[in-house]
Amino acid sequence: MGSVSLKIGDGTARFRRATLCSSALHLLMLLSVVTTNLFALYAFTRHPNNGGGGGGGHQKNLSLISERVSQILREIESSQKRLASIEREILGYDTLDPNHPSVPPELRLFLRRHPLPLGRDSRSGITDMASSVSHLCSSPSSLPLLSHFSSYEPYSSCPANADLSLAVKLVTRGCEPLPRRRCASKSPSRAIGGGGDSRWGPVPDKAVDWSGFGCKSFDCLYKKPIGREFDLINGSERFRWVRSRGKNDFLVDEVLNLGRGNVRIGFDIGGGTAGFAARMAERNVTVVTSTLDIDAPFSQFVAARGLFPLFLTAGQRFPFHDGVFDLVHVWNGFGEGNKRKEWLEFLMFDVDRVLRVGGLLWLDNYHCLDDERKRELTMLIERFGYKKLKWVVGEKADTGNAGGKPKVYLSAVLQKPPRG
Ligand SMILES: *[C@@H]1O[C@H](CO)[C@@H](O)[C@H](O)[C@H]1NC(C)=O
Ligand SMILES: *[C@@H]1O[C@H](CO)[C@@H](O)[C@H](O)[C@H]1NC(C)=O
Ligand SMILES: CC(=O)N[C@H]1CO[C@H](CO)[C@@H](O)[C@@H]1O
Repeated sequence: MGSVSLKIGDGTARFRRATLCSSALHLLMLLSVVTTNLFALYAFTRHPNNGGGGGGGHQKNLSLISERVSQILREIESSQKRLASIEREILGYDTLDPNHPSVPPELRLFLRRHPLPLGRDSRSGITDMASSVSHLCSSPSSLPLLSHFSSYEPYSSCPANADLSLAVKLVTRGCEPLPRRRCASKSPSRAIGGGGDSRWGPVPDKAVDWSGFGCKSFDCLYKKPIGREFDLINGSERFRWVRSRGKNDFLVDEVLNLGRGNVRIGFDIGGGTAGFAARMAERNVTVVTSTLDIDAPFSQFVAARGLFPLFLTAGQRFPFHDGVFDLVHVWNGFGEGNKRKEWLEFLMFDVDRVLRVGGLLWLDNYHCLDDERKRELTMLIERFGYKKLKWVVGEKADTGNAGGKPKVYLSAVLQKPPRG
């Protein structure tokens, strides 16, 4: 019973910032569990006083007590269940019920546990393979999409209709990782070979699958705002990181020098068309670029440049081991628009985790929503004890809305300190 009260304590602390409504609910639950506990106390103290009879009477009283105790336990259990469901509601947490009618049989099959053919594996201790999808796959906004995603004829081609954009929609809603499927996906008909020039030469239209996108060619894409990144000849990335446009723009060589020639592998978070990885590749640094195909075929474009695209949102724990990267590069999209500072903290700790000691974190024109956010970010970085090798705060006129406040940008190169 002590554990019940503890659980309440935890819950209250965890949801300190939750809505007024949810705290009221918690109060209610707290009251209900306290009542249950009082009831238990009453039951335990009352009976010995009443029971003064012979052996047979004792027996009877004992069975009565045990019946009451089990009744109390049942009540506690149901309180716990109610509490858990309230917690889930507050978190927006749903559990995927594989037997729900909207879950397609293929998804059910995927999620089923698969026993290992030789029984228990002595090294890992597991007896079966489990496959998972995230809890957010079952949120009301994702479940219909997921059902669509997992409805197909096994062994045939995957549904062509907006298939790729469906995957992006799901992962950006937190349904990540996506389930595997038993259908053949559409691949571009022509993969292009590697080589120096392919990194900056125009990528042929045939190197990517255009299904699900408004444009069906690069010429069309170049004309859109998002397409400037794709234009490797005249576009926005052409001289980025090799020619400075202002004090917030650091050059790759400058940053590599700060790393004293010890930068060999890096991770670019939200790296778009991987211009950064291309520049790094020219300097023999291998960079993995996380990119999402929002409104344009980013991943296959990056691959066509001979670079490594990683299909991953910033909401996901990075699929890398601790302390592996010499460099993490982060630009615009890093937590932008997320009001909760804890979100940034979770992200920052994960960045810190994958960086090796002495590795560099390059914040590149990081757009701080306002001064408050800049202060928060600065404080956070200082708490990590990184050495500031470069630190530039700049303002740029907001070209988007005339007369708007200038935007605050932070560019910094920070070095991860050793920790005990
Ligand atoms: C780049 O600009 C030049 C000159 O304006 C033009 O001839 C060329 O077609 C452009 N290339 C691309 C890929 O847009
Ligand atoms: C990259 O590696 C190649 C082959 O080892 C070497 O010839 C070249 O000089 C290196 N480039 C840089 C910038 O270090
Ligand atoms: C609470 C209760 O049932 N008490 C009983 C315990 O046993 C004695 C003797 O059999 C009864 O007289 C009590 O009523």
